[in-house]
Amino acid sequence: MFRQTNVKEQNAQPIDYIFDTDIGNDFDDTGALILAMHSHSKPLAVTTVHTEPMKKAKIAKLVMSECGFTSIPVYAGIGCTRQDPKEKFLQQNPFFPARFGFPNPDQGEKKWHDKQAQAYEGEYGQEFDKMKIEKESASEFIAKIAKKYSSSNKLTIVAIGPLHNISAALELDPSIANNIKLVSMGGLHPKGYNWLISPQVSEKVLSKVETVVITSDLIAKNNFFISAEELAKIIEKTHSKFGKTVIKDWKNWHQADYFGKSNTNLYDPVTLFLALHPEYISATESMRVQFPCLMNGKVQPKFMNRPYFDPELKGTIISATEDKQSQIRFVTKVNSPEYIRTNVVSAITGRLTQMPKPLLHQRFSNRKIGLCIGIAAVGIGLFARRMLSQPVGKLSATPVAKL
Ligand SMILES: [Ca+2]
Repeated sequence: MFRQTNVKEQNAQPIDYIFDTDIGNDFDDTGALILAMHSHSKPLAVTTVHTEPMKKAKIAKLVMSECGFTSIPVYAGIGCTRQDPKEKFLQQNPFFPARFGFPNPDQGEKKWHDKQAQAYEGEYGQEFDKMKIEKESASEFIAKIAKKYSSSNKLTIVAIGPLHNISAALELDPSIANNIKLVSMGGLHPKGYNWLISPQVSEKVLSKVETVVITSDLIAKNNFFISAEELAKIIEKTHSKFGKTVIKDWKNWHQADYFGKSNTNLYDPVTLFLALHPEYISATESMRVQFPCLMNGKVQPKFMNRPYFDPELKGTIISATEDKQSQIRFVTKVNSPEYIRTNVVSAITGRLTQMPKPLLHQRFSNRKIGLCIGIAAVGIGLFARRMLSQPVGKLSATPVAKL
């Protein structure tokens, strides 16, 4: 179980952080949120970004509630819904690959994340619909809360999705740039979905905010993944409604089979882990990051609507050169990678395979059980009193005189 193997949680310092996520497209972010709920440091709030942000917000709220944390606020952020025109979506994400599909696709194009949130909506029904999401937008919230911090006491944002919310918060209040430290799952061509699909947004953030970057390459190099065999064991031991729902969502994502992989890479959980345990980062490299595809902050028309990993775009979307003065630090080495992996996998496995509560507890709350016992006790007392007040002869067939 997680608590036995957990790394130095007792000594780790809690940090103030926002969990900014595109949860719901794959299992990655869900695993990170489960890990956050079992870590020494819980987020001040969760903000959602990218596709269907309100549905994502409800997934996040449900996951946290099922882990026992019902009061952490969730703010829906920037992103398109299925009803939005494809053109709007491409303006937000100019290098989004067509193979993931589009909202309102043209004829012959793939539908966009058609199973997103389906498992949660199906299993939880109205309970899912009624998840309480804050009225304020994610960017308004980030701009407001970051104001309370300073350059010597920064608010950490663990950004495990594209950076639209943070960019919008900086537009609302540019003065917060020095109050924020970003720990981002990002990267360079061709492996940097979160940064590369929306360079106009990434540039705004990365040019202003101190950032620690965890790349896909770091995840691959250190074998940070859950194998197909480990997943099969988790599925076998999962019996609760919550666990089964998460597994269903996980399978939906695997069946989408965008990459033909059987392993589940732990991009986002390891990013969160390193944000909460910076002592496990043993080397970083400072890089100046630029986006040559932009002109006056906008993607040049000749680059528009091409997938971010297109080999011909190498060096044109993003470039990075070593610069010790840069605020962007790429994590290049970590301590004890297998230990990190074991802990992350153990936290996720521990929650998903947690046994459901006994039936009695599902049907009766403790309060109701107490009330039932109370009523029964009063009933027995009244019955006994009534019986004792009866003539003795009625209590026994034996005549009193013979006693
Ligand atoms: Ca993510």
